[in-house]
Amino acid sequence: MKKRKALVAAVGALALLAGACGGGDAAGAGGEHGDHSEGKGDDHDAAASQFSFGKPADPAEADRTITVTGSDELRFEPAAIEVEVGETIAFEFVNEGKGPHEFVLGDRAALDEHGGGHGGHEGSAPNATDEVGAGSSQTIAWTFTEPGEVLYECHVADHHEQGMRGTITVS
Ligand SMILES: [Cu+2]
Repeated sequence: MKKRKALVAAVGALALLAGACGGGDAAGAGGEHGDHSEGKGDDHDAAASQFSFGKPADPAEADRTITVTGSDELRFEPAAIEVEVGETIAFEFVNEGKGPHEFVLGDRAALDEHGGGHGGHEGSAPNATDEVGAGSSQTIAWTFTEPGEVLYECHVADHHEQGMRGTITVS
């Protein structure tokens, strides 16, 4: 434990140095003293908050599992999901079709970035399954941190434009 804390402090100090060398932004200059930042987990939070619509999670730590099926009719079932702020949901995506489908979570900007409907598909993004083949399934987990709407879509070919999309209401 002590070793780990020392490491965190060292990394924090390095980050502080790097920030100073880079000209120092507001966060770096705003009273972040290396001696005192230990244990606050700032670095971790910064890494986890790269998504504005929540953060990736471990399916094993999910509060509940929601099964979402995808079909060749280019629909998700269900197409509307309600969750609470702070909940971690494991989404078990089951492809009941004969063709490939996928399940991508995000706000509008993230979804547009993910594929744009032209089959561009990242594979390793934490907010998306891989392309899931017929009869197969894949589970991803997500923690919802802000109230609002999060969308899910299939970006195989132009499936989302044909209606393969759903809405998660976070409240
Ligand atoms: Cu699809």
